Amino acid sequence: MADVELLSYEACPYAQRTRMALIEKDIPFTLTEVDLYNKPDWFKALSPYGKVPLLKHKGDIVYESRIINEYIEDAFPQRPLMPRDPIRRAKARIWIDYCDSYLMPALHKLIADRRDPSKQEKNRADIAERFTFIEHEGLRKLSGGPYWLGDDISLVDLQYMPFIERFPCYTELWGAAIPDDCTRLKEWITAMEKRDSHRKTVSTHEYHMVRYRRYDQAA
Ligand SMILES: N[C@@H](CCC(=O)N[C@@H](CS)C(=O)NCC(=O)O)C(=O)O
Repeated sequence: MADVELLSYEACPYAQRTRMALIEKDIPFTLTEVDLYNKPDWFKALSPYGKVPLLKHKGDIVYESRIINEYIEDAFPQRPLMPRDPIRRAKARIWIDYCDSYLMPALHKLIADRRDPSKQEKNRADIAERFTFIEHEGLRKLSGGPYWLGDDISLVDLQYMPFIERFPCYTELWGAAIPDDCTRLKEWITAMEKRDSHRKTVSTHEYHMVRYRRYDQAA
């Protein structure tokens, strides 16, 4: 048994981030699926937030996908997923934060307001504005690609990819779109789709649609 165990849920985009990091760094791990709709008592006792992902390593636990990925990077130096230069590290952290602090709240709002069409035009425009910001302030200024920071894949790429994988559901159900001029972003998606870490963790659009339709139809 590997000395790293990841508690996960197959549809969870946050857990996918951590699975991608472990695969990118070639770290053997045991994957334990947790039924989040019927949480086992041992999981409730173990997980302070009652959420996945949760990483067990050397008798300790780490939770929150972003912190887990930082821990993986710190504890396993092989195949680095962060730049060495302090200013590049700071920029990586800015873009890791942008995903959870700015892009995802805009995506969540589209779901939260699904019964209120009067708000959806603004919500769609906000999402487009965030992608445009990523394109011009992030990707185009930071590097020529193919990855977020340049030639090497990093924790920034892993932060976004599970949500970009699910974005076609936001398009199909609620009309959100990545603006046409986000060409570098679209090239980034193509590069990410070729990574082993993506191919080994990706689910089909139909699989995601089953879950997003449930959100759409929930009261
Ligand atoms: N901020 C957390 C979010 C994790 C999260 O929301 N996980 C969901 C599954 S996708 C979960 O465990 N939900 C169970 C619950 O909230 O009871 C992270 O980045 O790890």
